[in-house]
Amino acid sequence: MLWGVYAVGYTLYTTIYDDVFKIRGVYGFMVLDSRGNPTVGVRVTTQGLGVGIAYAPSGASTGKHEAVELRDRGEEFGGKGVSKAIENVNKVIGPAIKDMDSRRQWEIDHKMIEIDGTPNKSRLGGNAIVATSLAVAKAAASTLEIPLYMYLGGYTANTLPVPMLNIINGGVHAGNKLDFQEFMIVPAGFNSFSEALRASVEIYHVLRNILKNRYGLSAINVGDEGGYAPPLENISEALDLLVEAIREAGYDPGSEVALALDVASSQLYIEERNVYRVEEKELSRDEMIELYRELIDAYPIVSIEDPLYEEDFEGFVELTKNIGNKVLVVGDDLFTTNPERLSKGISIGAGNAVLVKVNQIGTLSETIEVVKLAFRNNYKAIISHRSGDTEDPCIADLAVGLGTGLIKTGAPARSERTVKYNRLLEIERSLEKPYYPGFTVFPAKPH
Ligand code: 2PG
Ligand code: MG
Repeated sequence: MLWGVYAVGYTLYTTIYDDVFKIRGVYGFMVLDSRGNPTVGVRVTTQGLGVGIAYAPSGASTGKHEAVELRDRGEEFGGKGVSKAIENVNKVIGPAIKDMDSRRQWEIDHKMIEIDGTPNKSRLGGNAIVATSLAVAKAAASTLEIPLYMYLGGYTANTLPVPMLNIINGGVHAGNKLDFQEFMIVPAGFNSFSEALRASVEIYHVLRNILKNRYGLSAINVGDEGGYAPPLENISEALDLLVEAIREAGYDPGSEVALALDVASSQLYIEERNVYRVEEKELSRDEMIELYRELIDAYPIVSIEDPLYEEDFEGFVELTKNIGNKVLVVGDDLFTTNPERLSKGISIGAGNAVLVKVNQIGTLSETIEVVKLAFRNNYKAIISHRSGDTEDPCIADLAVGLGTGLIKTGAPARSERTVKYNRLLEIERSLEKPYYPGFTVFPAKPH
């Protein structure tokens, strides 16, 4: 009874007094990311005592078309300081969005875009803008006293994402010789997120033992995303190890736990000769496509990200025609969470999924636009972390709120990764009827 009176009173209070949503303060400050580099933190408060704090993540294998991080390039932090970006939050963005309604996300984001005035957010800094944009949404949710996922997806949002866990790191995220960047396990054959996560954790630890026994202690050092970075050179060796670990942990590779790759092939591409350098060989686009066909035949793979370099829209079309009925062909560097680049891809059939990173485009509203665009055109959207991330869990809320059914956020280790998994566990626990989509988010169940 008392609770009812309170709820009705509070609803009246928030609807009558729109002022509670007005932005009262915007404060930018420096924090560190998981690689120990400075990044931007922003705290937004509302008149209704809502508080939202967000941190900007930071990539290593960044796409050419991403929003630009503003770095000081001075003496401090080896040039990686962010004091200019923070000053932009405090002196430019803050005064401009003060008193705006924190629920008017699109208006606020576009105000920042307008002030910035560049196509890649390089004046104010993508890092300044993204942290502010996310902090605004959190402040609005906090004013309403509801969690972020509910603010974004409504009271009925209940889809937990299938996680794609990068447990062997290569490419620019590790100091080994593996050419592909990410070797992921995908626990899609379970009935709930928590069961799927448990299986993944068990597999992660079995893999640790296998690596330690076979390659020695240094093989269990972890890379940027918490996956092991063993001294492997061979792609199939890494995939064999994943299959072995899945089996040894007592799960079925394929029907319970599938595999996924992020090739990050822009890093392997040699423009002068239009080839990719893979395992000491130079492969043409056609040979790369052949390689993927072979890998899909040999392993229970459900998703391949950035299989071709970031400008090769035609190659993506060709590849999607070839394997798009079996696996997700995911554009990360190709689309850079950019509505225009995604529209271009959709119009010609390049890929069938988009990797979604808020800091790649720079604002929450543009990110939401990309997810909606993808859904309207039968593309999947995978919410993703960055290799340099922070203890900000908000992408977990984004995945549930936007109902993407997919998330990529590293190994189940290192707190900047586990904070996202822990947040998903918390959301799952709090939901009346959580839904775990399993293999329905992929084109096909692997053999
Ligand atoms: C990727 C990401 C995240 P980075 O390529 O998908 O895994 O890496 O943040 O370095 O771009
Ligand atoms: Mg990628």
